[in-house]
Amino acid sequence: MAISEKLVNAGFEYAKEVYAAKGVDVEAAMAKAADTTISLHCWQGDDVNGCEGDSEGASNGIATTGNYPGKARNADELRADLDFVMPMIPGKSKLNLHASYAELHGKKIDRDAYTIEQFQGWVDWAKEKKIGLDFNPTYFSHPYVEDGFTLASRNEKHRKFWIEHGKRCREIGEEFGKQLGIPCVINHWMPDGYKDFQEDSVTPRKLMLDSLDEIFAAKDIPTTYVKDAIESKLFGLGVEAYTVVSGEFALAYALTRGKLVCTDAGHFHPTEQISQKISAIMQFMPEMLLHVSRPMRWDSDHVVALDDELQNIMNEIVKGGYEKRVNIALDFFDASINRCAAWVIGTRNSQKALLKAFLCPTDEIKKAEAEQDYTSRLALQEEAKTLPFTAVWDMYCLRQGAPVGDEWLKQVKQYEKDVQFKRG
Ligand code: RNT
Ligand code: ZN
Repeated sequence: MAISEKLVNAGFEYAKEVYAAKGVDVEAAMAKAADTTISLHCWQGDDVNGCEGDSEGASNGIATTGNYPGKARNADELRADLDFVMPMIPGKSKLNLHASYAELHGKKIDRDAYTIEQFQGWVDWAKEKKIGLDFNPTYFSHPYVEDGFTLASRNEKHRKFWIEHGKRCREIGEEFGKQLGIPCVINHWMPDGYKDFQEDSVTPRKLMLDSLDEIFAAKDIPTTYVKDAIESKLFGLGVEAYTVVSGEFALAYALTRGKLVCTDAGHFHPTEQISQKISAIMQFMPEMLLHVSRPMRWDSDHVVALDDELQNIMNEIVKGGYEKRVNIALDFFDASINRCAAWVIGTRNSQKALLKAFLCPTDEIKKAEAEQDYTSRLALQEEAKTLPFTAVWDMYCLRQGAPVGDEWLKQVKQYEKDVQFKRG
């Protein structure tokens, strides 16, 4: 049974008082959550397939598992799915596009020659929705990813091709920023690396460094339009031994070049958590980018669940006061369940964790910590976990026009029957 507005109101009144007793203003928390952007990745909708036409699916380090029916087959279907999904998610969104979502309209254009023309459909759509666009060069799923190398390839022709692709993507991102009035975060992730132990770890890193420098030197773009980021990775599928853009490489590159570092939740050693890295990185850099994902035993990109690490990530952002400096983006893809549901589940979870972080009575806990009263710290941290967060979340959804509780699931079931299952 649907939760009535009356019930939501009653719960909210109770929660408001409980939080007020802890010194937390629920209205202020909701306003802050509503003002924090989470970038929704387009690639959950079609298994990172892209719209270039001849794609045989994601490859070169990216793999999606599952074959749930109803995948979006082109940009129009993907936008239709996003139109359907976005109203079910409260809070502020952006859309994160990959270059492989270019609309070629039958023309033969390769990635080194893309212009805004191939993305104008997306820009017009974003304009209508009044949201920003983020962007990613696609250094994978292409025949020129020779033996797993792109910007660090020893094949000059291929390396040049990828450098040109990087340059084009920044020009396109600049247009996104200009046309939409919201800066475009451009994330560079390169799959480059070896399956087995390298003999020479130096040459690929030198090539990578030169290639990145060449891409960024081509054009000075103000950060009001473009913010460039570099994503690190410990290992990938088929790249188990050596990754060119490792954690150290990405961090040092970003720091010395005035770029953002992108930390993905699945790109570190399994016992390392990105929540623990945020405040360390933020001591040295004005901004960073997060890829919020859920690794299961490896970089599996499961749909983000409301688990401890997600909460820790949002807590670290909020408690550090970094919500305008940490760019939050999602990066998961599951083809074994309804893809729209996957979007809704993962994004609503991220919004929940964000709101819950803003509702945490952190001042009181920080005070106990500063006084070395670790008994109180643990007691208060644990009590904070069961404050009536859900009542505020329900009200937040109601006010934002998003479904309360699991009401959205019915809509997804109807949509798959009416739209998704009719796709060939
Ligand atoms: C891959 C990286 C990268 C991609 C997306 C599609 O391991 O996480 O961010 O998932 O660009
Ligand atoms: Zn990522």
